[in-house]
Amino acid sequence: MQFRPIAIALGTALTVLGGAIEPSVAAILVRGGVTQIIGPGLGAVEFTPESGDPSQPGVDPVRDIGNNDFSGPDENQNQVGLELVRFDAVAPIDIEFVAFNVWEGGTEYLFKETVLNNTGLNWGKFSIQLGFGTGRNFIQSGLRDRLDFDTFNALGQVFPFGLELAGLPLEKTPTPTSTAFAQLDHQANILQWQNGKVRQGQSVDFTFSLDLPNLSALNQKEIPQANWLLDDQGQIVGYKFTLRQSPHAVPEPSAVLGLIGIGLLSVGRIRKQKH
Ligand SMILES: [Ca+2]
Ligand SMILES: [Ca+2]
Ligand SMILES: [Ca+2]
Repeated sequence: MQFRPIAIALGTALTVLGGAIEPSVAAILVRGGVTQIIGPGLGAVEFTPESGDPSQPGVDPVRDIGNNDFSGPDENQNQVGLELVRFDAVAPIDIEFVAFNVWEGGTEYLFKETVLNNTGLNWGKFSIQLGFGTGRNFIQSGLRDRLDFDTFNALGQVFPFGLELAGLPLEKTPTPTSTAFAQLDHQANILQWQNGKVRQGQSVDFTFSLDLPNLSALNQKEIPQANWLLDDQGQIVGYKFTLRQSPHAVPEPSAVLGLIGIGLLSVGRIRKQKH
């Protein structure tokens, strides 16, 4: 299993938190806030350089506070750009982010990414999963931890008192998109794309949103303690979460027929040798 850590200085991140971020926003991702990229499928991962500063990969500072109901594809300015996620094997890639507590609530982020198939096989499905930990320690995010693919007010999620009465916010907006797959099973903690194909050497673009809660008494039991971030005094300042991405190869009908053909040919040869 390949392991390629991306350097992150928590001290620096916290300085950003204390200096540039207003205290009224919810949990946030910070610039450079990626702890590791790992997984047997890993080829390469590049982030979109928002600031033009290549020493600060990752995430732009939060621009819109709160778990807003963004309906348009580009309304949400809280964006994470994954310029290139290259798979060299049909196996998962885990990207682990750090989120810092600022306010009770959630901040909605829009992820935009380009995924390149360098696996030598064609894909028929692709899944994006939210969870905690990486590799063998990965566990999928649950229904009550408030971390989800923009389903804050649906699918049995917990939401602040009164919001359900007001019917706000409407979630699953904007609808996630893919340039290769026509069908999406949109669940709270996993997006499963199918009905399409990404051939070897081709790329596919995805957009999707997630709601980022802070870590508080409301969801502490749901987020594994190993993923909490503590300050020098032992106070919770945030947590780590993981975006796991997994392609799924499908055998070509022609490849299957080809294999059967080779099999028949072999049988024929064996029979011929016997005679
Ligand atoms: Ca969740
Ligand atoms: Ca949301
Ligand atoms: Ca939304």
